[in-house]
Amino acid sequence: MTTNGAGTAERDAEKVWSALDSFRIEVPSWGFANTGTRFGKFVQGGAATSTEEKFADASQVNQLTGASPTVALHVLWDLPGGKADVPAIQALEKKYGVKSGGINPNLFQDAEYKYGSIANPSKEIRGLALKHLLDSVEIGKALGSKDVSLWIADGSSYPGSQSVRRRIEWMREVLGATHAALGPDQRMLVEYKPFEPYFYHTDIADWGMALDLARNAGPKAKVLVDTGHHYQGTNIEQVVAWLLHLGELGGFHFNDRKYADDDLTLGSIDPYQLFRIFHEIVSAGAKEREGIAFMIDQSHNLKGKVEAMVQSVVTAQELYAKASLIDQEKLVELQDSCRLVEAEECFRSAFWQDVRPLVREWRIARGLPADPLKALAENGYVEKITKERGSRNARSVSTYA
Ligand code: PSV
Ligand code: MN
Repeated sequence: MTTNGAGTAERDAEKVWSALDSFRIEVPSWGFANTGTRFGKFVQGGAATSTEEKFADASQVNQLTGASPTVALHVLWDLPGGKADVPAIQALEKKYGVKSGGINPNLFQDAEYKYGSIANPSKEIRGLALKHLLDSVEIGKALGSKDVSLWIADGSSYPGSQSVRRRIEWMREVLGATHAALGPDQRMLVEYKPFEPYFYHTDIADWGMALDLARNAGPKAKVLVDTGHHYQGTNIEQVVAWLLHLGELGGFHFNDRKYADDDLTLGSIDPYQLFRIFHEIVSAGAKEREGIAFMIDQSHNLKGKVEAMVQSVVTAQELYAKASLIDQEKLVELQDSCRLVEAEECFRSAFWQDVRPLVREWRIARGLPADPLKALAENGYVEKITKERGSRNARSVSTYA
């Protein structure tokens, strides 16, 4: 940190360093595996082909950024048969120095779930879904992961083809039973999404529905905001402000998008939006912020997977650092006296400030590479994994796993 006298520069450095010291963002195991679009899969030579390789990639991102010590696991993609081989996962955690993060049950890919999982009209299929959720809770307990993160893909594609109302009751029952199984340190996060894979109604379409289901399930259930899961024009930071106010914000899946749930790298389309979201978090204060899980949920089809993840974490660090620079006291004063342009400029000037030199200083002081993307380009990791995994990927056919 520069020490040439107290003043704005000194205060900015302190704010940025303290923000970065506390900033953690989880990476998704599936972001390192082969993915595609609805129309095809684009295989990458260096994509992870096993849970071990996903841990290795997550570890590489953490070593370069110092901000991602946990990796989210997707049950069916990472834990064969939907069961955790706990010693094996613990061995990977030790070997690669990253821990298991959020446990993501998978209630959307098996044929049984064609007409839904926890909202399926069939009691038997709802029972299967509940069993999978309970297995996921047990996996979380065994691995010491705090969050079981639920995305319920259920919905219908044609008006009249399903009863929206009866499905609410069915979901309540299953989510309540899942909550009852949570351990004392566990939480369950309820994610919402307005469309896809169904195109008429989604059973948990927005934050209001997620909030109601979470509250009904119990106090350890909170709402998860995936930034890609809103209609165009939704004021996401306002949703965040409300959930913070209600004490119901459990966490985020960060990504960016231009059109729908595009899963683009964080901040690539609208960095100002993420800055505004971070402002809500930073301005809420330490207590309200506590426990909010920051996670990335992206799928990189075109960019190299490890590069894209490093780019996302670095962008998150920079935008969080920018949000920490807002002069909160001054902003409140300007807001309260309705000095609109000055208030907006106070807010915006933090966004426009180039924090990269300060972030760079922080990285060096913490023993991290000054420029993580450059370090990745130079350290040979991508070439190594491309060579090692190339032949396995050439044979790869399945999506995600
Ligand atoms: C669904 O679009 C989602 O956002 C959920 O979080 C899934 O778990 C994830 O993406 C991976 O497909
Ligand atoms: Mn998500």
